[in-house]
Amino acid sequence: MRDASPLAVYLNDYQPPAFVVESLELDFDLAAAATEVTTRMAVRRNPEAVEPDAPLRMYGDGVELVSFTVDGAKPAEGLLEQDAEGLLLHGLPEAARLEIVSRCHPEQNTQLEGLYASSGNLCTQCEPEGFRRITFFPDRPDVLTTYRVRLEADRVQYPVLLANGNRVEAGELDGGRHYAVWEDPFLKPSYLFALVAGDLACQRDTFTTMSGREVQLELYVEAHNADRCDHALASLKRAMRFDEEAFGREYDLDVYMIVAVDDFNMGAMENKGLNLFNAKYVLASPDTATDDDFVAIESVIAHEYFHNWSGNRVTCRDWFQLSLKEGLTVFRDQEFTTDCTLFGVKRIDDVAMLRAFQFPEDAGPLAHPVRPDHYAEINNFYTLTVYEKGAELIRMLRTLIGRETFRRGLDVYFERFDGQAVTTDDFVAVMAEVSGRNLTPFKRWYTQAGTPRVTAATSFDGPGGQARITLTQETPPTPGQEHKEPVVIPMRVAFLDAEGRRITAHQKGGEVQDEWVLELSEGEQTFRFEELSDSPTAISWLRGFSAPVILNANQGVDELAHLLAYDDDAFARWEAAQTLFRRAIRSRIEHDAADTALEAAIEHALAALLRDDAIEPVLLATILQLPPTRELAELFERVDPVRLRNERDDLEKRLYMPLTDAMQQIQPKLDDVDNGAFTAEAMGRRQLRNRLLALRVAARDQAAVPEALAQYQKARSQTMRMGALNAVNELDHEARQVLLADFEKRYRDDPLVLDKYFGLQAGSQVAGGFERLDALLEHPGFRWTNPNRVRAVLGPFMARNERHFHQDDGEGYRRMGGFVEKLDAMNPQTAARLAQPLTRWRKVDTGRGEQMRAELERLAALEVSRDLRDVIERALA
Ligand code: 0A1
Ligand code: ZN
Repeated sequence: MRDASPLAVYLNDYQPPAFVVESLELDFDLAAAATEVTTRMAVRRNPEAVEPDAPLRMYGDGVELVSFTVDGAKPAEGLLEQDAEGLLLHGLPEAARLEIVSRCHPEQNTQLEGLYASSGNLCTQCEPEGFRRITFFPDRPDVLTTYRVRLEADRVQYPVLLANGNRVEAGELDGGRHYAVWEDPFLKPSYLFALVAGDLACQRDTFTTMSGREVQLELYVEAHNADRCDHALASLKRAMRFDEEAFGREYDLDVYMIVAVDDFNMGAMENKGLNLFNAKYVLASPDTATDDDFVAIESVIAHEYFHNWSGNRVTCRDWFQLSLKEGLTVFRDQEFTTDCTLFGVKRIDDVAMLRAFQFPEDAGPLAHPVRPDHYAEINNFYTLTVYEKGAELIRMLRTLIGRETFRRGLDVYFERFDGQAVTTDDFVAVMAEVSGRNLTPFKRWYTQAGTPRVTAATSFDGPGGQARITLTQETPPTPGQEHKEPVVIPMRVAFLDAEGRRITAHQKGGEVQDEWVLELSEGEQTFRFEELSDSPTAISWLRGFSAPVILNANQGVDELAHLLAYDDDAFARWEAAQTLFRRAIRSRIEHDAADTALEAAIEHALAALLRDDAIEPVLLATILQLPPTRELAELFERVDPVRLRNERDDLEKRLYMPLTDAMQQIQPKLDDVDNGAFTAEAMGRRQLRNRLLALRVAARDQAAVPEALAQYQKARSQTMRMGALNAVNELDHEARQVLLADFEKRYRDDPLVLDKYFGLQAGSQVAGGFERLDALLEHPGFRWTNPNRVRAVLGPFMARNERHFHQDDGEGYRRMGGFVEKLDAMNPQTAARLAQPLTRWRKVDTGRGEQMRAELERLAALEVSRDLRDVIERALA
């Protein structure tokens, strides 16, 4: 049976809450089977409410109501109404005290929203609407209050009892029970509430803040993981220091706690003073985690920490404003990681991720603005658009108003709105105020979906003469938004001479400069430069990726090769290579033949790069990599993904085959990389070593396979072990089986490392993909109720295994559809996420597209969750 379409919520319907909550007390009688919650709150009519006698809405989802009193008495007949959304309480006076006793069932909660059990511990996830699965409450982000929380539980099963804020009391009780009372002095919305009850080991450290206060840092993990905590704690301290130095933000409570949880839907959660983390983003040792894992952990730890200001102290008025905290916090964590890494490569990694994931989202059926204006299920809006594109908007604001002004604006923002729930308009208004600029046109970036396409044309008069740049822009239609207005695009450019040096010039009336930020705010604009010091050999466009747009600058192969050889902007240098790779692929697909002259020129440019002693290893490793299929697919209206992948791999092979000797010659310089050092430089050298190995294997260098075997055997770190495995994972060769079998045996009992094995098996295009899939689902380490396990198998299968996922009889789509259906019954949020690759049916060739659509239609006819239904209906619309 099909249920009705999920009802949408509209930004325009926003109304302030009818009541404010003046204080809140929560008493938990904790047990896995049933937990009883006593909720006491003082409410008062909100002077800003639209209707003076509106009822109090308390949301509740799957919570049993045990009793309810208003000022100590049962509400009179008819005043308390229970409906599908929870409770409505009519006839309240100006102020009242409510006491609600309710019950929930953590052990049965496979959805992992609200209070649930994971590895025998109890924990919570409340963002965005999980608090209503714990108790009845006005569960919306603009209802802020102070919390006093009492936890009571079995002393042996749950020796550790944690909640937000400071522990003010604890003690023993009869019957083997104990309790703890926690108070959080800061106002917070319910989505930031958290509790943990469990048997956990605590790793401690301290941090002295810039004003000299000592903060206790506590990291809670299962006892057997106690030796994998050092990196997370060190990362936390670095993040705390960075936020003080770069943003002037100091931590506010006396304790900062992080708890690692095995079963978790997302990466981590910024609950006030008590972050909950997917164990994957906490636990690391050189034997179990790769350099990439170390970097990801550092960045997620920082992200959650930075939320303490951008999200917690200043929060969102409603969920349409999600990017207010997420875009800003991603921007902040990107700045932090940039500070810890070398040579602009972090920026390249971020752009690569934006292109591979956010651009397709923005061009597909799920496209939505950074600040959406309606949603059917808010869980589905924790997207790359809200997070990553949102961060790009913040970065563009900084580029437009300048670093110092931007920093001043942030200070004003945090000070003015401390303790409040605000909007993205409030944020932009502060930036307009401090800069004295009209940023209203900029706000279209928040309300318009789709990636703008920019074209650039130039003309020059020669040295001493003029240059003219004409830029045009257009944003394609997206669902519900046919017509788009121009947006404000900061385009950073420089002219390079024949030696790669920057040429100076000036704009009319402007100073002599060697780099400009052109502001394109109309459909078409021309910018003039005068008195060029030389004739440009190349133009370095969109330096640092100054705006999230798709640029067509029509550059010739020689010009791109020049940029690749010389550009001092790491992004622009990488981009030159990417443009060449994209052009070669496009030619193969569109003309059914390789452009041999182009490919020879690329090979020549790559050869020069490999000879360049000055280039940083990590930058070289990054530049050598071809774009992934996901990103390449965006070049075409519709494309056969299997063919696209084959052409990509074939191009890689052709380009690198003549370069195997050159690659091998670099190797001796990288022989000492497995040295346990975790500096950016050491990690960059390992990355290069692994990239060269993989490229040599892809280029059929016979010597490379035994080297991969040897590297695996000798490896002292997970980075080198995975480097070897990745290199051989697409080879139908005994070496692959031998290494994978060894890896499985070695890490069978280590779930986080085992996920890497699942990913390698599921993501490999080697023949027999469906049999491998079956075997993985039968593996004793696999569990449908653990999101990491499910993602480790289904994710790479859909993302990297084109041959099987897109098998032309539709088997891949039916399998994945079936898995999504199965998962949806347990965990709708994760199911809706994993269904997303199926929504891209209009991008693949018609034969396959129809099979994908058929699978979506099949799911649409079932009784599925609201999360999954929302995704499917938008995909089919
Ligand atoms: N605010 C978290 C992300 C997050 C969102 C939803 C969750 O569960 C439904 C969990 C975490 C962050 O940005 O890190
Ligand atoms: Zn976040």
